[in-house]
Amino acid sequence: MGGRYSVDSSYDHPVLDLARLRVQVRPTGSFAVETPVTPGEPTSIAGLEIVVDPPDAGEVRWSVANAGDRDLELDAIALVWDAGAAGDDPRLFANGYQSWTPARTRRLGIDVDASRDPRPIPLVRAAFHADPGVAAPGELRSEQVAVLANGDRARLGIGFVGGAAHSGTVRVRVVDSRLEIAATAWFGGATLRSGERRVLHPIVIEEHDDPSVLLERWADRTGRVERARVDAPFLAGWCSWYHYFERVTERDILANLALADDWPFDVFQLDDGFQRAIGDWLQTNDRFPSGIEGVAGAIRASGRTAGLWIAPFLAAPESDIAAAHPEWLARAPEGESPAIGMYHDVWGGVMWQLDTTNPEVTDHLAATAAALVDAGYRYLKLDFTFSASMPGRFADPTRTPAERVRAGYDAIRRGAGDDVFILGCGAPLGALVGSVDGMRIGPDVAPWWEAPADAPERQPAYEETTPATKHAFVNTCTRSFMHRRLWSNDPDCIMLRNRETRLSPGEAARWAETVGASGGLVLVSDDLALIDTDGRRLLEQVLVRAREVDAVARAGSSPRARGLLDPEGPGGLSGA
Ligand code: 9PG
Repeated sequence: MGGRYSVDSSYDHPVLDLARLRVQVRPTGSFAVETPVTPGEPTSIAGLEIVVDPPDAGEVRWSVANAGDRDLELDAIALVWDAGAAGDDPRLFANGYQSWTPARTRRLGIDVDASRDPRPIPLVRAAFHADPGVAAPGELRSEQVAVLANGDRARLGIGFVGGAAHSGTVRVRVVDSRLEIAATAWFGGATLRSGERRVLHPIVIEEHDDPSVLLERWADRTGRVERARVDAPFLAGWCSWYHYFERVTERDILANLALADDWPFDVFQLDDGFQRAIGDWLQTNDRFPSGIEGVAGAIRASGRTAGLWIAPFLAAPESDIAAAHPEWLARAPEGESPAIGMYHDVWGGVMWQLDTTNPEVTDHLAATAAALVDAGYRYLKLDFTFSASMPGRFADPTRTPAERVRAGYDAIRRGAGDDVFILGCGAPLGALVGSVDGMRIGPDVAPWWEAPADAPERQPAYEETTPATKHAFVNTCTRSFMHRRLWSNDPDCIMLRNRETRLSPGEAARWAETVGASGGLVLVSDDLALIDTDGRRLLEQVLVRAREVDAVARAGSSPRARGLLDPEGPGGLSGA
């Protein structure tokens, strides 16, 4: 965020009171302990030695070492400071952990972190937050970057420059009418070996009254440092999921391809439903008699890029991979059973988690990706990938949850090659800058605006993650600053059909126009036979708009959300 801080001899910082800085350590299975820390001087606490450098060019660099003679397990380490009087109507723009977690403004002292609701099972918390535990009373948190505000006026931005080594969570509370901020490196129980030192992601802090400016400057800096992949061409495409769901057949794909001749799709992407079992990605079920090669061949014969969905870090209990290599599965935190990566009714319940710290597993992921590329795919949607950060015991206990996710993606990139478009989905955002070409930045759309009260995916306290177009709209607006700074944003699919949907024509158009105004990927998810001339015309307009907005975003100006600091949610994107 800018380069405007100079380090003076008293280490003055406009928003970080370094004279009263504290460091907080949470060893695994124990309580947090805290001690004052002086920049430039090593501090000892809980067997660790922590060094916080004086701020330099707006960044606070820090590191942690295990100073003792035995290995330690660490949940979290935080820099904690007093950020001054809370003032009127204090708010936090809270970015969510993964693709589907909401990103929106919350009111400090009023809104409650979803993890404090006792109803969802702990697995749900682990899927949607970096730290699967329960937030402290009164605490709100934001992942990777946060904006503090009073009313609709921003006050300061705080961000972690990078996220591949550990997640960075900004926790905020009001204590005695003052703001307490804890910039937290999440280790998730990783082992720090005796004598080992780890450099933590630097923390940047900047003041501005416009929240978009703060978020954009953070993303500029992070994208630069992490070498974000921001040069992929603009993409328009077709995706099977939001019309056919898990019942998709090879005939559906061929029928849509046959109708698509004069449609402007670069990519044709087959989603969930082709595989014989979760984990066995090279084998199809009997709805796909021509196998993965047959589908890719048909798509390529039509002149398009073939795309495929996989959930690479999961294995169904009945999959071949789980039977052949039980040692590739992470083990549950306690007991001898495998660790859960996801619970998903549609797939039959519990899905196990592959251990991405095991070199055989990363070799397997690379080989699978290479085989998919050989079969003809040049676009891979990697889904449910938060699962590699779920709790468990791993071959290499020194790896943090973020490192486990990144190791899995790196393996797939290694196997797929540099030219394949990799789309992250259900993905911890912070760990993947520089890895993915595209990123799903919101929860699933659905052929309805608001989620029905009895939607099976609905989780108490996590309703904003339930598939619903309204929920995707929120994140498409609030995460617009990420587009072409961290990757290409994928807002999720548009639906243009006017039958077999509960979206009104007005709702479908509002969503499609928002996707266009985001400049991100434009993916259509319909049976093309159901789209009438109005729908087709709308797509042409959306594409014209999306290409324009994307070109401007590439040049450095992404679209901005209206009402980014509104606790009721954003109103839309600039120009939409
Ligand atoms: C395929 C889909 C699509 C979609 C992804 C992802 O919690 N759940 O039950 C749950 C189910 C599906 C889902 C997200 C969560 O959607 O975002 O685009 O690929 O998987 O299964």
